[in-house]
Amino acid sequence: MLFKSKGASARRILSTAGATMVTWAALVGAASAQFVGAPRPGQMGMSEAASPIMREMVFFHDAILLPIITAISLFVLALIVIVVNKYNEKANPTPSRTTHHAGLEVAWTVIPVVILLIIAIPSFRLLNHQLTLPDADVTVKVTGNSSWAWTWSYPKEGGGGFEFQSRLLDQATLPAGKLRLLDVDNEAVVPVNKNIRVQVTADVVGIIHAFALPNLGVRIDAIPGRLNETWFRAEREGVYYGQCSELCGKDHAYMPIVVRVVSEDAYKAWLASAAKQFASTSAEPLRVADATATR
Ligand SMILES: [Cu+2]
Repeated sequence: MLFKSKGASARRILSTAGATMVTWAALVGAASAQFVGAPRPGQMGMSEAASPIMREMVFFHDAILLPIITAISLFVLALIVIVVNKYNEKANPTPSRTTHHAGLEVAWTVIPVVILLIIAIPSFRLLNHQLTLPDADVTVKVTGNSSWAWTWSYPKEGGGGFEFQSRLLDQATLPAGKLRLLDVDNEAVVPVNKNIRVQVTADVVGIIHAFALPNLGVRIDAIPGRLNETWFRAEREGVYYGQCSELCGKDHAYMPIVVRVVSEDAYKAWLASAAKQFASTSAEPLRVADATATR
């Protein structure tokens, strides 16, 4: 069609194509300028790591678990193929009557133990890093609401003293450039390369949510009456998306989590403007010892 058209229509098509390419280049340029921690269409594998913990998780998954799983699967497949071919009724009409083989029994006990040890050591090391909170530069409290939203509280002692709700944008009037089912009205903001302590809970007895940010290696349950703590250190400025990760009710799929990671100066500026915009709160950072702490 393109090659058959002449004159004005061909020029129109070419200029449309040119404009499309310019728009595309602008979009790619804008996207590469800032890290976007969201799933991509057709994505395979783990989310791109943007924190030390997530880097460890990706290494553990890609360099330790995947090779072991692949090797075991191929080994079992090879055994099945050998047995099917070599020991079927036609190829092997008089089956062996062997019932015992001490060497084999020792091997299939010891080898799995060794494999589990190889997995357990880095696994426990990673768990320890994840659950050992470093000194926090910024503390925020996140509450999973029964109305399927998240409430972010920035305590006074960190320069905050306000709280706000973060809700999914209306999908019918989603502005261009906003991500479907992910972008929210009020994003949380934290500084880059700082230890962020996140205290997580939920507001109504009986509804458990879970706070998760895959690129930062964060996932922790939000349980009413309990205060959970986790942390992350975002190494790149950008927007990080997560979703409630514990089936909590009818709008479970519509309570995304958005954290914008900015420079220290931009964070200070945001704190000042957010303090004016949002309702003040007397919430102080809760001490884990005050509540029934769970990890
Ligand atoms: Cu939920």
